[in-house]
Amino acid sequence: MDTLNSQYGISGALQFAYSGGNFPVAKIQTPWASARVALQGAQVLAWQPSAAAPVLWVSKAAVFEAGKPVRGGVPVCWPWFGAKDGASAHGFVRTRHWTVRETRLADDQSVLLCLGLSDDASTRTLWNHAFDLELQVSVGRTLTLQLITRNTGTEPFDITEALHTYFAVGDIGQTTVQGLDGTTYLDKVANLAQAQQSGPVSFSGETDRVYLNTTADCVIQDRANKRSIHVAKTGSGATVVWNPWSEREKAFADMAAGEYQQMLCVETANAGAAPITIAAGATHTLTACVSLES
Ligand code: TA6
Repeated sequence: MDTLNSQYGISGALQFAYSGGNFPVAKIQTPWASARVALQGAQVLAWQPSAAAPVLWVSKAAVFEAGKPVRGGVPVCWPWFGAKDGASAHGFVRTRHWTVRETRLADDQSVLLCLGLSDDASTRTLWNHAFDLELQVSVGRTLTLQLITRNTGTEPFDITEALHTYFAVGDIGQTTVQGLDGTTYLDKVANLAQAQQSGPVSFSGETDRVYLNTTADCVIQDRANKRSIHVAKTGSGATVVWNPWSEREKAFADMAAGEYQQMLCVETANAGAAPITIAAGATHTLTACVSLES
């Protein structure tokens, strides 16, 4: 930790510390917002604009242990999104330790933290490809995440992926998501049946949908908190919307009873039937930019 701080700490703006015992995090403070980012999984755990309530949700029952996924914030799902036979859901990078590559204070006082991960013998047993993965986290008036995949091998590979963002909302029943009107989705609650969104997405039961062929920004209208959260994106052809609701929530040991009411995932993704193919030597960048609308 001392080495990390002397090499990458930024006085008054970024420092590394252990959270809850042995869970290393970067703590970021800017004039615009504060944030916390775990080195495990390059998982953003908090982003809170000054004078606003936290924008990201983390479960009260979340577990902060090496090798276990954390329920909340922005898990990075890669190189596959969702379930995969004989393998852990949502890929393997969310439970790995990422290394710090760069930190920087920008002219506008926003802070950049760049974390990286590349293949090794253990990742090759799970997914036999050479890769370099980088998450650039920019904390300022917006929270901007850029997930950069580089194929460092000699053959093309396919990925699906998501910035699986958990947002804090005041009351899911009074929350809607705009931006997906007319978009076809796969409904995971109905055996992946296809349906078409009509109007804003609203919530009255378990919702688990992959919206296909959409590059649109989304706006979460959080009426109970009297605010709107804007999610802009690039390099993403799908948006996932998830709330487990009361019954399904019980299946998650790392969610406390009733918490489904205060959370909503709107995920910037490449998922569904269309993976991203990355040629040898090429890169692909997935970007999500979160802001509060005034
Ligand atoms: O993004 C929605 C989803 O894929 C759901 O199907 C749901 O199970 C969720 O992610 C959480 O997955 P996790 O592996 O983190 O428990």
